[in-house]
Amino acid sequence: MQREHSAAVAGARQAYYERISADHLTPLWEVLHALVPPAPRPSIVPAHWRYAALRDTLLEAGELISAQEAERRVLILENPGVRGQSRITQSLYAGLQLILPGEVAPAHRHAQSALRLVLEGEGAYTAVDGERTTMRRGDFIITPSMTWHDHGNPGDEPVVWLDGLDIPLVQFLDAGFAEKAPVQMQSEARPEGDALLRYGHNMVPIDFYQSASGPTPVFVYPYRQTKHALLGLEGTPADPWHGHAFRYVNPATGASPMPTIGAFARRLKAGTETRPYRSTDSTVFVCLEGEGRATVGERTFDLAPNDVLVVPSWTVHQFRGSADMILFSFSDRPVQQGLGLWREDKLS
Ligand code: GTQ
Repeated sequence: MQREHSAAVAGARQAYYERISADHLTPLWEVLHALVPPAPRPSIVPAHWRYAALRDTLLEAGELISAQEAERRVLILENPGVRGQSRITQSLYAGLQLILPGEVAPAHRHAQSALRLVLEGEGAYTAVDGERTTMRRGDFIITPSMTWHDHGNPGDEPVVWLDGLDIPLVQFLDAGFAEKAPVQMQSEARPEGDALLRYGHNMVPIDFYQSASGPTPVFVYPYRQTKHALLGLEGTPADPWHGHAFRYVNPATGASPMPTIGAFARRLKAGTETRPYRSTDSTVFVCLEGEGRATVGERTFDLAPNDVLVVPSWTVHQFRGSADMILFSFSDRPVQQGLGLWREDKLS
């Protein structure tokens, strides 16, 4: 009786759903808990790209297509949980870009903001709105939304960097625009180093003012300075969850260098283990120095220099350095914080 009743109800409901579907309607009660879950349920999964295993594959792309033809010769790091979506987290894209000696990746600009973390090789440059910066390993370089940028390699060795862009976020918002410059290479508007001279010393020009949401007037954070800052904390107690750690800032405002992507650097001393931690910003980590082990949810990953690791939202993780380790990371944290959504859990 009961069963007959529920079968009849289920049938009536199904018929109703089909009928209203023609009017582009669907019942909330069938999807409510998926739409409003008690905690984040990321589609992306923990994943690790071992640089030593990928390097040859990336260099092979250098024989198949020129930077000119490709416009950007990049292998996208696709999260295994969402293959085909060109994303490493729900909101962010990452890729490994290769530029060979003599090549130019032509000037363009787009609404999407980008960061570069230089992994290998010296002698390439990125030019941002008329100012070049020579790329050195570990340098963190940004091209904020709608700034013109081109990359070139007048040096004599291949140069590889990690690109991080807010492509999926901009796609989600349907707010993307892009254009190619009429010239391949931008002409120099200011000499190399100008931005750091004016904005890189905890001071800004006397008449400089910018609203709090603007991008940083510096566009390169040299690794030399980052490392100096991290090593400078040597004698101070490390944060139990983060080690000796900094976040990169716009020196004029203290805000994130770009409004959509936050970036961080940390040092973990050999033999130390961070306490378990989770936050709502899925995070991409890059091992710059040393080696160690990351535990992410149920999985563990051994990290070596230039390896990339992604930790999904609300997934407990911790690091253990077997040698002094320096990690760079980036995430959409400033977006979540701006919207009042960001949460963290410091576990013991
Ligand atoms: O260097 O401008 O990995 O526009 C993807 C899109 C790099 C770039 C990427 C881009 C770029």
